[in-house]
Amino acid sequence: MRKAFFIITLTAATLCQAQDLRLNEREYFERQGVNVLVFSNPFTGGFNDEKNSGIEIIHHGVRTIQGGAVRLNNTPEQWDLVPRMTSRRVDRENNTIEVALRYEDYDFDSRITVTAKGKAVEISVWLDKPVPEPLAGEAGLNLEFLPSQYWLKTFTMDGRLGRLPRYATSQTITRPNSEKPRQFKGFRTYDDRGTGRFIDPLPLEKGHSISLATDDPERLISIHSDDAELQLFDGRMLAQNGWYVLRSILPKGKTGKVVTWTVEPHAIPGWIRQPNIGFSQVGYIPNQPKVAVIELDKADKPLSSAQLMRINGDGTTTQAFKGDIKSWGPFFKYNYVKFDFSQVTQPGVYYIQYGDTRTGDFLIDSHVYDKITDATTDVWVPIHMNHMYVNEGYRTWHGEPFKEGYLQAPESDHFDLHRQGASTDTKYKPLELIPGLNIGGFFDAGDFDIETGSNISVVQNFIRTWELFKPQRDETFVSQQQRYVDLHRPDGVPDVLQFIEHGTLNLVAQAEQIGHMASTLSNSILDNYHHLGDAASITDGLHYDPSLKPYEVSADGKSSGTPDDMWAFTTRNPSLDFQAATMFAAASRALKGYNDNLAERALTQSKRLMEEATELMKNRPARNGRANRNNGRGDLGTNLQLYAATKEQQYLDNFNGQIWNALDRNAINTMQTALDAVPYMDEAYKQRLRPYVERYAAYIDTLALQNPYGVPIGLGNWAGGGSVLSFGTTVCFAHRYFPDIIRRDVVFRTAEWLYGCHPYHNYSFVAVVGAARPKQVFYGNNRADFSFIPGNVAPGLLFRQPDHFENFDDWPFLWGQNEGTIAGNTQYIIFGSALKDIVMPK
Ligand SMILES: [Ca+2]
Ligand SMILES: [Ca+2]
Ligand SMILES: [Ca+2]
Repeated sequence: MRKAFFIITLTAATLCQAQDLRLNEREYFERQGVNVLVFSNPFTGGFNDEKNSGIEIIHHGVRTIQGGAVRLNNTPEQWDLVPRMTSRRVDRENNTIEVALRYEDYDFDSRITVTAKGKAVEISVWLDKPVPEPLAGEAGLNLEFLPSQYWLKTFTMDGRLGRLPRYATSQTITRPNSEKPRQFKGFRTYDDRGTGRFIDPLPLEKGHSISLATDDPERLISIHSDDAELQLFDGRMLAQNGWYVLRSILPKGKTGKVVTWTVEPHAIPGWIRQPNIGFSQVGYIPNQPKVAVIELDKADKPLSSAQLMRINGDGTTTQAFKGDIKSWGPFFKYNYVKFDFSQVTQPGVYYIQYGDTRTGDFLIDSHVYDKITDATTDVWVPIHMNHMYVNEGYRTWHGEPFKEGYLQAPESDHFDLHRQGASTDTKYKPLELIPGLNIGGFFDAGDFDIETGSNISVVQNFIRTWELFKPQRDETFVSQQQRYVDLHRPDGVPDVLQFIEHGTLNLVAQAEQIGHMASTLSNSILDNYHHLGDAASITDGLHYDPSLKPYEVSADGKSSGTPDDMWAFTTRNPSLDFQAATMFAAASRALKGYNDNLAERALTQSKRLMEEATELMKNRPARNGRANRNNGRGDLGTNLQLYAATKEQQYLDNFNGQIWNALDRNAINTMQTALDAVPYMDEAYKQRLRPYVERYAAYIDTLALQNPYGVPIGLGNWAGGGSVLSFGTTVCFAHRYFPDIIRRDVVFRTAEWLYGCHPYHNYSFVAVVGAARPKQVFYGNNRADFSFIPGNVAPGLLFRQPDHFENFDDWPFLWGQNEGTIAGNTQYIIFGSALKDIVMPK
């Protein structure tokens, strides 16, 4: 009796406490449905404001609010200054987290305290010294709200009704540039036409008490302030990736506690997050393992069973299988269970039913993987061909970009993380035209530069695809002479060959014209870097002539005074030259018989760069007191590729001299290169490799213990999709050469992860691939349209400290979760081709 009474009392007390926000073990404030994070993710400064930092609120499972901090703008843009967190203190006794923030540029310090008070948090700004004069009236307490979760929702400010706009249509004023707070590294995004003025949005509303999303209990939040005026802004007036911003200006001349807000996110009583049933949207072949991973709220009680339902040809449904739910356990903030329906092998259309939750439908069929790479090869890749006009049916994706070519970059610390040293390392003077570079190459990612390292990987990925799988697919018309690409129009040449040619054309031009590889061919001005729209309109296509006035065009119509020409960053990097030498050797092999002239040029550059880079590496001062590891012999991959291309013994000797040490040091990271060598080596090599492959198999087993999905899950500031793809590719190759060690079953793990069996949601990360539900929005160069480019592969699950994975599918603008890169997407083509090759009936 007493024990029962005790339990009831305890439960009641726990329930009562659960109503209030409490500071949990992971150092954030929590109640069921509401997490308030205080600088668990500080501003890092890599690309400045990444919309991922400061005070953040995860509201009923969705991170809808971030950017809570002292900021210097009504609606901060990506390159506006962010504060550096100089300290963070968790005070459990007072239910408070305090952070100190500093703006170095202005010698401006402030502190923010966040204290849980019942169901709300109180956010206060403290100053020891008044706001510095240049920032008076500019510095304020900001909090940002995710537009896609708040637009069209109703709000009230001091009792006045309003509705949050679907599109940026509020009002702005312009102010003199002298009043604009400095931007990151002295960049300027606000006045590309030289008007002398910047745009400042006007508030949508002002007052002291606001409730947002009064018509949606999942998003409802109330904020009031007695000591400061609240202003509501729409950040999309300045930039498509802006958020709604709530803001209070810090008072002039005051110290101590200067602004206080009370913030109460509504929690739906009894709310439990819907189960997320992870499964492959692409479907399953009959004889592969089929295990759904079900992600559950910690407060959710797992059911004992789930069902696989079959949709019959006449529209009726029947239960095909009922099976036990097996517990996997906790992984970060959720709890995981599994539903294994591998024993169902009959081809058909199915869905999973778990309690009240059902998935979309999917196929079990021997052909489900047949088309997994088609959207990427037929649509995504050709759209990313630079220096070409790209057409599809009635639609032009882009005109021919950068007709004026590329200038020698002057010394600079670039916004896309490139650097040009004081010396150009070329025969060109800063801002002199380097001829011949506006040919071939692929756009990097969501932007339009040619990252040389990535483009080298792209060509290598296509060559590997070509040599291993010989895809004859021809869906793309490519005319280098007309600089014209037409999608879905076969021209008699396998597309992969044309892609190899296109990449090689730019890279050979770099080697020939510059003498070595550029680190990048990129935008010269920031206003062009954040360009969204037709690539052909980034620059004016006219040569820059500094003797003309800005925007003036010369009498002959061939040059202009607009400094928009792209730059080539040419600081010499012998490691990059090595990589290029490798790729050129392979390209010359692949292009022989198709474009002999280009094959010849590639081989010439390969030999020259190899020789020069070897010499440069030898003479390079040793770093950190260590000698250069490979003594100028080039890395493993380089030697392997050069051996494959030339069959010269020295490269084989170099490879053999390094591979076993490298495998001993790190078998996991070296495995792919070791496997790539198998076709060129003898049986003894394969035998010696076996124990390392066994070690790799053990590594695969440990992954299944680390997380419920059995793939390497990255926790970095860019989601780990690339590592999952590399892992999947290595597993496929290891199975190909060592099927007795690497079981066929494990080759499907990466596919399942990509196509929907992952945390947060169960959408496929590959645009248009995954019949029932591929992701709908990506950070492509058409992201402002909330759209995608078919075949793009998202980086996927972005981890936010301390325990949250996310992938927005209604908001494309967070690159770390939604951007696809040219190197990553061509890696996907290898993975997909290797997987198809394994499952294809032989
Ligand atoms: Ca880039
Ligand atoms: Ca073709
Ligand atoms: Ca120009």
